[in-house]
Amino acid sequence: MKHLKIQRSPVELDLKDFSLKGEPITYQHRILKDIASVFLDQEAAKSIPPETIVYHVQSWLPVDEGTPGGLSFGTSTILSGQVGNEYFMTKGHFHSLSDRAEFYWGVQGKGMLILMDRERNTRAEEVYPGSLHYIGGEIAHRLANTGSENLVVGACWPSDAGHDYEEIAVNGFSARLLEIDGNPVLIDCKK
Ligand code: PAN
Ligand code: ZN
Repeated sequence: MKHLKIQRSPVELDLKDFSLKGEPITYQHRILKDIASVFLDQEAAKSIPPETIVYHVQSWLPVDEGTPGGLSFGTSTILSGQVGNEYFMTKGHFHSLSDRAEFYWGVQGKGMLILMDRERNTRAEEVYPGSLHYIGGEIAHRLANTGSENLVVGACWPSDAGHDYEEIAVNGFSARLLEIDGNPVLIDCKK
């Protein structure tokens, strides 16, 4: 560290859409063909262009993933859309170091944060600009866009948390968020 130096942080945030600018920033996008298996209605998934972007994530990892004691920051943008009557959503995951917690907060748009514990009980919290969400350890989390514009969500998580996608890929969540009579409803599918 340079003693007495005054400088800007290497990364800044646009407070309107939470896009990140600066270095180092990573960008990841998920298109329908890569995540089609998370949706219930596979016939409906086939009727949507496979290159359709479902969500993208910008992240600032100030320290390498896996570093104990560090933090990572990200902005997730889930596009508006549905596969059948299921909203566009993220893959969802437990953390690999599964006791690691995370904060999410709503920036733009409207959606749901779907949360499932290890006993496979699932509930959801409404996401809207200003909503703040504490995701405890051992809780799988997934975002769904229930509105007609982009859902933008900020996140901060421990840099050693890691992402365990396998458990959700194999067993899924125990409830699905479907649009029924124009409203989002959690439908039980506990095995
Ligand atoms: C978020 C998520 C992001 C994308 O940054 O990684 O919303 O969702 P999936 O990782 O489930 O595809 C986070 O929860 N980080 O820990
Ligand atoms: Zn997470």
